[in-house]
Amino acid sequence: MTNPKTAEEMMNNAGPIETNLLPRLINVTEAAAIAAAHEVGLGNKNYADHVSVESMRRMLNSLDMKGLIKIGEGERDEAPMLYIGEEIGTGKGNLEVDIAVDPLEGTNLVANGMPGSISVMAMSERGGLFHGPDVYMEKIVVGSDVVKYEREHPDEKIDLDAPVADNLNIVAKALNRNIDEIVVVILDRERNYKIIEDIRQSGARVNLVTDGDLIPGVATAIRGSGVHVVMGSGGSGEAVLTAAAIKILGGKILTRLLLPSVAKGKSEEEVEKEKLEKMPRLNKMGITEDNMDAVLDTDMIVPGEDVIFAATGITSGHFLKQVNLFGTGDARVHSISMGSSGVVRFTDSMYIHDKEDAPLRLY
Ligand code: VTB
Repeated sequence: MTNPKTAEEMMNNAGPIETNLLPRLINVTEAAAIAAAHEVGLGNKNYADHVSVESMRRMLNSLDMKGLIKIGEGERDEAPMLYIGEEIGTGKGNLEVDIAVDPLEGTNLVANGMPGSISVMAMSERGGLFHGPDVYMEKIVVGSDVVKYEREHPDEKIDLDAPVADNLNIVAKALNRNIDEIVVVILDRERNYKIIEDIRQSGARVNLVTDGDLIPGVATAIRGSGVHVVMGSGGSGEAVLTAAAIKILGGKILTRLLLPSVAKGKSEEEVEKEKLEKMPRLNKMGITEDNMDAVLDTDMIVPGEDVIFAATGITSGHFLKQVNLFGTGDARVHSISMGSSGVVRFTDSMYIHDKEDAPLRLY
């Protein structure tokens, strides 16, 4: 173990993005989460998404920075706000940041009043976040105990190409648990069925989620969350956001790009069409058809050194609580935020307009 650091040292070592923008980042996800919370259970996922996007965009535009959306709501022609390439912020000051946003991660969950939806974002210095097109990524996410175990046992490493049981046995040993005490979160999708079966064969437990495997990925690096591994393929934007938090928390993510057309077993013609459309941006990231199958690790997905991450629960999830709405527009929200210095905050915030109508309360 290295010499223990004081809290002052940790905070003084924080980069300019963490020092200046992290305190505000949490307000951004909180505002978007509260906006979405008003739509929970009302069955309109597009409108829920719309109000949270608008809210997040307004908040981001009030921050003193030269921000560039790298992971957002979609390509410019399909998303009017927070589209990839949109410049955001007041433009004041000298902070140039790349931004990944998901104002409402889990639109179906909000529309149907189901657990696991969040508002989430990450920032880094320019070039610090993987900026690929919207494809799937196969992934395996584990916490820092596994990273430590790998360092102490160089022959036993998590490997995206290894049999599922081999990886889960390493995790079990790293966590000093029996395999049947290991919980793996995975998206309930046909493309993941084989992995789901393999997890069950190994003896580990499966926690299926219909949407929202981002926060479970972060949860692998938080003891007591009840999540030990996340596997299976999901969106690339979600994987990058997961990686931002996992890098800060000392965990590990291994990923591989997977074209949706391939994942869905489409015809060769359709696969070629998707490649034509998506290769240009991948080429810019140094990814070609030849190395497209390579495994990308945490630092490749998030090379940034001054990375910040914030997420706020909308409906309750693996460790974030739901937004509570009360009074006339008052709200209580639960978030996690963190930066490369290693300082992590769990915050329980009250937004109260009328103190007489809704006095502050403990619970
Ligand atoms: C994943 C998952 C998300 O959508 O990106 C998934 O990480 C995409 O997969 O939480 P499908 O195209 O199969 O839906 C979410 O579930 C929701 O955005």
